[in-house]
Amino acid sequence: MQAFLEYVVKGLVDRPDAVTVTPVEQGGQTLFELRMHPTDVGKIIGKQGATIQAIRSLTQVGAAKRLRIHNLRDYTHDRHRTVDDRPFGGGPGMLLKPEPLFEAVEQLKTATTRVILLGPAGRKFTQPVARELAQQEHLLLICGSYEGYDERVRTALAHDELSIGDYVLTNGALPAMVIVDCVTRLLPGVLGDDASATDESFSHGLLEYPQYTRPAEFRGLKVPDVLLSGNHAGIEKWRREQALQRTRERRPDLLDGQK
Ligand code: 21W
Repeated sequence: MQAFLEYVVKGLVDRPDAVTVTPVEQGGQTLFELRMHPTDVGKIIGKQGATIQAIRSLTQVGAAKRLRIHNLRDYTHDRHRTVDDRPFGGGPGMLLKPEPLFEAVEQLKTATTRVILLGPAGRKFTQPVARELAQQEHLLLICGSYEGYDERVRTALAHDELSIGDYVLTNGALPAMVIVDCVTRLLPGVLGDDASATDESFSHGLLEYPQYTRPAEFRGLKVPDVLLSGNHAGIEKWRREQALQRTRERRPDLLDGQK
């Protein structure tokens, strides 16, 4: 939770170096004291829109204690707190041992928990998957920092295995944060109606059309005339065409995939 708050807040301010997050125990609850550069405080509190909504989403995630981080080593029983071991049959690297993982999941899960393994061999995490996860009461994300999992973790412990994309990371920590960010913004009340609206446009399966703001001409680069015309039907049509063209060029997979 602390790392997550720090990560998101640092992304919002002009002086990320000055951001600190300190847990404060208070009446059995953990509050997080957030410190940042004075000029950033003004900006975050004063600004409507994305920033303030991101903060609201954070405070709600925090207030509801919706996020907890667990250390696998706390579920070991040997003096070295061993969580990994060499693969049978040989080969490079280490595997996460089944015993601590099973013990951790069995202790942490409830009747409604969905257990998700994070790994590059998983099913691709996409917006529809995020929507599906947002419906769940309780998610338990397992992220390994090793070469892999004992196969029995896959077959007998996890409900699902997810990857965030086709590139190799060092471990599952960033994928876990990506999934938490993507799913929590879909939770009711976390981002108002915005999330569902933006989300909606994503599910139409087209990339965004080009957008411009003032000035109408910048360093000789002009905003397309139609956008300045006030012709709303014309603007609609142009945007649809642009979105289609852009999608055809950059992401043809989105077009043959859906509808
Ligand atoms: C990277 C784990 C490569 C395993 C047999 C022997 C979680 C991830 C991860 C990592 C390997 C995600 C091998 C996108 C990611 C993650 C660490 C494979 C090769 N097999 N989404 N040697 N990309 N990555 N080991 O890397 O844990 S979700």
